[in-house]
Amino acid sequence: MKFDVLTIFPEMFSAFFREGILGRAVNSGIIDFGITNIRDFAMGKHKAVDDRPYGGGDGMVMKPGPIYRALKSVDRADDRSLVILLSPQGVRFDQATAWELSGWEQLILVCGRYEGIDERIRLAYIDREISIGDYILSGGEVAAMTLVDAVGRLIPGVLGGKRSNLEDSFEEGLLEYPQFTRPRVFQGKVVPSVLLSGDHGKIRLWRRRESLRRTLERRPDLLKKDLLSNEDEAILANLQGGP
Ligand code: 4FV
Repeated sequence: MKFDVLTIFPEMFSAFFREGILGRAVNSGIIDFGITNIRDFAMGKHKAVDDRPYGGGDGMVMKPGPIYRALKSVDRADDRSLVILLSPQGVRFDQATAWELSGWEQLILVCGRYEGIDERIRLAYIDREISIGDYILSGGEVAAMTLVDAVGRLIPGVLGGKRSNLEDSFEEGLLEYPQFTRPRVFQGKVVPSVLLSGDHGKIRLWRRRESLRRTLERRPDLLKKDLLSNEDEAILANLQGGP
C-alpha cells in the first residue's frame, strides 16, 4: 500500500511515517508513502496557494491550479488508486471504511486548509470525500493521519500477524473490554480475580460480559442484533436486570 499526501505542511508528516507501527511497516517495505508540498506547484513570486472567495465572505480558499498540478505530479497506480479529500462534508470514516480502503494499492490524500478547496477540484479530481468527525479542524492533515493510521494497521504484515483484539471489537460492533496489567494491586485497587484464575472459559465470558456492558452503557447504537449470539442476548438481558 502506498499513501501519497498532498499538503502545504509536509513537515507534519515526517515523524508520523517514521515512528511506531507505521514507521516499522515503512522500514520493512510493506507500506510506502509520498509527501507532496502543494506550495511547490504554486505560481508567481508569492507562490500563493490560497485566495479570497468569490462572492465575498471571511477566510480564504485554496486555489485550484496548485492542487491540480500537485495531483498530476503524483505517479498513480492506474485504477488501483483512489484520490481522497478529507473534509467535514465527507462521508463519516469508520472501521468498515478502513477495511475497504485497505484493499486499494494507493491512497492519494488531499489535505485542505483555510475554508477549503476550490469546488472545481472536488468535482473533477476527487474520488472520495471523507470526514473523521463532525468538528472543524484547521487543516486536513490530522484527518489524513487518522485515516492512514487506521488503514495502515489493517495491511497484512503491519501488525506482525498478531491481530489486535481492538479490530475484532468494532467488527463485532462491541466496545473493547477493560484491560489490566501488572502490578496486581495498584493504589489499593486489585485486578479482577477471574483474570488471574487461568480459567480461559471464565475469562472469555467475563470479557464478553464487560464488552456488552460497556457497549450497552456507552454506545447502544453499536449493538446489532444480527451480530449478537444467544449467549450475548442472555448476558444483555441479565445486564438489563432480567434473569
Ligand atoms: C475535517 C474533518 C476538517 C475544514 C476546513 C480543514 C477542515 C479546513 N477533515 N474531517 N472534520 N477539515 O475539519 O476531515 O480546510
